[in-house]
Amino acid sequence: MQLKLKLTVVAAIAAVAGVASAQEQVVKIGHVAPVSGAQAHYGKDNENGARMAIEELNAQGVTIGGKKIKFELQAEDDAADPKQGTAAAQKLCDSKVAGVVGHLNSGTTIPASKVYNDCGIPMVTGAATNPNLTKPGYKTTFRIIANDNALGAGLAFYAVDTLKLKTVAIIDDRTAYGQGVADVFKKTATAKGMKVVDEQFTTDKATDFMAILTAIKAKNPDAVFYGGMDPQAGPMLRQMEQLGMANVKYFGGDGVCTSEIAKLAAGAKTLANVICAEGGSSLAKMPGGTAWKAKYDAKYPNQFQVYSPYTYDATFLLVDAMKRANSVDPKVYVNELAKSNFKGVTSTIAFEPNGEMKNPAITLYVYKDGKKTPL
Ligand code: ABU
Repeated sequence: MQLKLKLTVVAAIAAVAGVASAQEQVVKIGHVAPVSGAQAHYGKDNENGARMAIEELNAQGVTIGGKKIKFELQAEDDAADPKQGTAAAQKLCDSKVAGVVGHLNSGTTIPASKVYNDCGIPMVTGAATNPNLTKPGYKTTFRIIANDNALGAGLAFYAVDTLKLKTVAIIDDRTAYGQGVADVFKKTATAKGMKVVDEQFTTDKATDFMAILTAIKAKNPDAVFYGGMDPQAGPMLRQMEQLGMANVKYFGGDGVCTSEIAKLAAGAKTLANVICAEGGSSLAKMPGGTAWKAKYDAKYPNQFQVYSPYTYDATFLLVDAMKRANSVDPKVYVNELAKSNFKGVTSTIAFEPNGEMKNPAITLYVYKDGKKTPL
């Protein structure tokens, strides 16, 4: 009789425990960026930001719709390739992730945004800056950083109004980002009276720029504008030094504005000619930037590049919308995401009707003693 009572008590406890675990729910959040290939350093930095946020959310404990939520990051590699980008997006749709942080490259993010829209999953990028991303008006597409209209124009204004430069040669890597930011710079600079003396094209795989730089040198420009990423910009700066282009200013968007470019330029003095623009405030001016960077560096030493504070905020932003909607269903919480007024590490994030961020900042940087420094 006593044994029967004990078994009944044990069964009752197990039943309660079962109910408790049934009320716990795993919610997957996707992340996509290149974590292989020449742009892997950007992608790993981005992934670190999202992973750090997921770990903090799980440590805090989040309850949504009466269930304790365990967040899991599903991280995918798109190798900065548009085809792999859409394949990764479809994989995340098939995995039924609740939301996506990414992608990094405009060339992958733009086609992937259609895939996410078709399967009804919100995506938030803190890195892809081509303005065309938000042109289709998908309800599921959000960007939490300034786009290339702001970056390209900001650089052109600085070149003409502050540095009083008269001539520029423009190079781009023919990607959605590189071509887009170069076009905005060109349009703004020429409208302000700057003369484009040469235009050259490369790819996001090239490392030898001697031929195009030799052609540009013959035109004797005050500046070069490069639309592309640091795996090209670093060697290009080295080769400009080899060609004696030591006095030519070098402009670029956020793709060249990394810590890594100092390493890739391998001691070239031309690094000191770089002026680059990034969407958002400098870390020192972000509301939580300094403390956040110390935490990031302790967890991921020497891996910081550019966008990890944004992927961190993007992850918290998705969860903030889920909490306000009291639902992890993407079709439900996407409406709250659009109405966000989220105080993040980078800034307070709110959206225009097309998913662009309201009032994004931009910051120009130079490299002093090899260190990226806000102007
Ligand atoms: N924003 C520069 C790097 C990412 C991209 O837009 O392609």
